[in-house]
Amino acid sequence: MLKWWQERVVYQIWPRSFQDSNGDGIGDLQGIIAHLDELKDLGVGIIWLSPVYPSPNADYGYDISDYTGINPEFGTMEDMDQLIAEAAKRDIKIVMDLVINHTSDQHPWFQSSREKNSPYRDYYIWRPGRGKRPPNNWGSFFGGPAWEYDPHSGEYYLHLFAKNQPDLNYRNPKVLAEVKDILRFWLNKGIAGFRCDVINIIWKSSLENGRWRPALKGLEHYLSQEGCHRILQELRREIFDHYDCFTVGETVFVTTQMARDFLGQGELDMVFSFEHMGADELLIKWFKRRFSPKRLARALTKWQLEVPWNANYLENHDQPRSVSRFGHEGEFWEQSAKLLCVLLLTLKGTPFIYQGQEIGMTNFDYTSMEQIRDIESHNVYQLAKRLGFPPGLRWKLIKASSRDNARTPVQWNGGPNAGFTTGKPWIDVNSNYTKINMESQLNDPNSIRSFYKKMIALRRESPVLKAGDFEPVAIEESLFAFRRKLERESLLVLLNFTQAAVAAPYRGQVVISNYDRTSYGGRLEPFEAVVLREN
Ligand code: TEU
Ligand code: CA
Repeated sequence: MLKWWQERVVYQIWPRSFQDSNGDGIGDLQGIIAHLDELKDLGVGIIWLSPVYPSPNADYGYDISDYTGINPEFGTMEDMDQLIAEAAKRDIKIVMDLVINHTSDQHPWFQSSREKNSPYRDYYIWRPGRGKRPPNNWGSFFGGPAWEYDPHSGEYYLHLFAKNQPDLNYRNPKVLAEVKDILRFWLNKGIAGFRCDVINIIWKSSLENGRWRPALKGLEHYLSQEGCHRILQELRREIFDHYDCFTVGETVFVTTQMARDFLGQGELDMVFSFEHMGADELLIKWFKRRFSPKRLARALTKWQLEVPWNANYLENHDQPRSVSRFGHEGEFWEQSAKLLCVLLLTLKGTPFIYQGQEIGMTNFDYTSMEQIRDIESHNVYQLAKRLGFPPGLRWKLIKASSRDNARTPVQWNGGPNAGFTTGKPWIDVNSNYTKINMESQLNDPNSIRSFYKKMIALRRESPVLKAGDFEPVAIEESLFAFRRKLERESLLVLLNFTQAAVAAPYRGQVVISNYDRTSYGGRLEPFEAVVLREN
């Protein structure tokens, strides 16, 4: 028996760039409410909202200054209640982002904790330096050291992300007690679960120096530690078990073994892994190599076989657009976007679609750092400068990997600012909105958006696509083929990731194809995807 969160498709909203309703250039809750009918029509069953809490926006919402409030830029608590109610009317559940590895440095807890004798001192990780050097050699995810000196209290605090995001101290039981209150607050409002931000690094086993690594020295002291498992077990027992909800962990550097450990005892219901994102990366995301479909297929296959239930995704607010990365932005834009749709919706697991993915939005077309808003991009640009990278190369790295690739406003129509706002958008709209926009795709039966709708419906009506076993058939540069099997039913998925036609000598009845074919003759067109019924 599948759970509701295994049957449904999730749609991720990054609110700041979804839809502005009041002309201030910033997406908001009323903007989301205005599009609920469209999301329902698409077939969405769950919305994951990236953070909507008050935030100074050093990391656009992932630096929270009040866990039970709503960012006034996005609206009020009444708007939030309305969103939950309006979504419920359409049988759409809302999942919130839970960011508890760190808070904002503007959170009252942290502000108070800067006083050495504050009752909040121990909410964070404060240590004296080693002479003029930080307490240890750990590096931050956003580049540079993971410690910041606070002249006010004469000590350093740990921040694994930006210096405006101090890490919480889970050795202090009061911190976990606060988290439990936050969880109850939202669950009692009718929230259906949480996407748990970098949840596998919240427990620091020691503060010893890290051994050498190409990036992120210190990782071995905080990645997927026993203490993290204890915390998640406690939250499961005391909170989650008492509600009809699910959790998906964003688990960085996670291996399939670690994933099984988190799932095995029900600590988390599923996790996001990153291995398949490496299909065009060299060690770290800033160094790109040519995209290899085979590497992508191999990573996905490994996770399909070794983990019982996956959170499947090709895009989110941290990753470049999938059609630009794994598909073809030019001639085969439409075909390759649909191919990626078939891949996402036929894998075993819960599919996560990111806003704009369903219309084939592409990476940004910016030409300068001034158009970039993301703190990570700016930090890394500065770091590369200090390391002596020439300007052309620096820009190339940012352009290919910046998170702002996915954060340009959703392109609703061909009018001013793509219909995102009547004001000045907080970040530039991609100029391809006259060609790529929702309005032009909504009523076109052959659009990418219509294809997503069809694939989501197909999955909903197909027990074998939801629950069937995954069996790899071919993992090659030009062909990824796999079977889904349930009892006597068998579907064969064929995906050509190249610009050339390829032979794929298999047989079956066509269930769906991005080339609209009705019969299959053993050959796939460029970027063609076909699902065949084998019995
Ligand atoms: O991301 C964690 C993470 O490790 C990366 O995906 C991160 O975005 C970065 O690219 C590392 O190079 C989560 C959130 O999804 C992200 O938006 C936040 O900035 C981060 O945590 C901190 O809360
Ligand atoms: Ca607004």
